[in-house]
Amino acid sequence: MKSIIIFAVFVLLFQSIDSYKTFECVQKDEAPSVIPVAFYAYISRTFKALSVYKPFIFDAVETNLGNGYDRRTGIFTAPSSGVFAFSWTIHAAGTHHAGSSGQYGEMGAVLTQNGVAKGSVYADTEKQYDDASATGFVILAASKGDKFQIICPMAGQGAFYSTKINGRTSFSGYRIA
Ligand SMILES: [Ca+2]
Repeated sequence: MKSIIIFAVFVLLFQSIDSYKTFECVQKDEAPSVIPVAFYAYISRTFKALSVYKPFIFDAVETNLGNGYDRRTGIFTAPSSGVFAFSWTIHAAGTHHAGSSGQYGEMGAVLTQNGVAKGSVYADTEKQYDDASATGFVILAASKGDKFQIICPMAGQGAFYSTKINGRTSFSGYRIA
């Protein structure tokens, strides 16, 4: 009787060790193998509309997981291949700022991938104190090293807001798969 009980204790002990090992293996197998990639940056001040083909330089960086975004150039370089979501927003001002005169805010903002246009928004206001904003959102497949940048496709007019009250002109993105 005593040997049966000792045997049963051994069986239970080995079973629980086996279960633990199995659980540990599953945990390791399902751990994510890629580093998170996510960025968010905005222009730090209200600015005069850009001229044709000029890039937006989003100089204030809040988030840059994976270090894909460069605040000096405004370019996001995919640190790894995958599927990415991007959003960008501009705010046309119905008042003059940063030395602007004449027409009020009007400008396009095109998202490019390796220099090819993939998304486009446009904001235009004609009246004083009447602002206009636009937001773009795209989902794109990318290879490691692909470059994404927001470009002004035309000669803009007036000024664009980037403040905590009137709206931030911003660019953000993250890998979804
Ligand atoms: Ca206009």
